[in-house]
Amino acid sequence: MGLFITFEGIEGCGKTTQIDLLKKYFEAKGRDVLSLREPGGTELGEKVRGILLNSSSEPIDAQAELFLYEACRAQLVSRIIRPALSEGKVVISDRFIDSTVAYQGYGRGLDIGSVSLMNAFATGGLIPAVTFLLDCEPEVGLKRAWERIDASTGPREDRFEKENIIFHKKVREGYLSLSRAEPRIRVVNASGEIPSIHGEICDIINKMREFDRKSDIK
Ligand code: Z5A
Repeated sequence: MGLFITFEGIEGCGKTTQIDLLKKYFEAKGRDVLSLREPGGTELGEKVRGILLNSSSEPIDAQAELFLYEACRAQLVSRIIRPALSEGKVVISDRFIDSTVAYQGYGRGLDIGSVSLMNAFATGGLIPAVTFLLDCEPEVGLKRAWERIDASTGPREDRFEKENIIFHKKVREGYLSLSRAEPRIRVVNASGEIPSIHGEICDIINKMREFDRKSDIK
């Protein structure tokens, strides 16, 4: 069986940067690594991603938004994540179930219990072995995210960045509250330097005996 790791946090907290570094870290240890992003990772998921993230689309109802994220996730879990895990791969996902609780639950105000049930239904109960919550002030993350968006030549995926600061603060509080309830969620301060954040993540992985057994990481 492989190893399933997820990264979570507000916009611009540095997930993509840290996932790239962690992927290289595992590969240097001889592991086969698959890195993915949500929404996305399948043909269906990438199409729906365009609907969800491009602000030129018509306004999306909160419940409709929830179903779209869960549809992407169901496709990704059954077609990509479960097969990769059964081949023994390390699967690292940029966002997963906790994003839906934080954004659609705490951010949009949908009932948390219903969101959790939808997550369980879409994933068939798949839970990551560990989740890194990269935590920083929304002002810090949004500044980084806008710089990245402005520098990008691809489609302008800025629907969430345009939400007001109160929304982003609610999402952050949602994540922190989840981390207090779920021991698998490890909070990492994302305001520091990129190499030191990477070092902290590797330390957490290496200290987990479960990982030592599964992945021969020394
Ligand atoms: N969403 C949802 O509502 N419900 C769900 O169930 C799911 C998602 C699954 C996905 O957007 C959106 O969907 C997301 C939530 C919602 N909201 N938004 N937007 P996305 O995947 O396009 O965006 P994102 O997940 O927020 O990623 P991001 O903005 O690309 O941020 P990131 O991956 O966390 O950060 P990064 O790309 O690694 O870094 C951003 C910039 O900061 C970049 O220039 C880096 O070089 C720089 N950086 C990174 N780390 C540092 C440090 N430590 N110091 C200084 N600069 C840094």
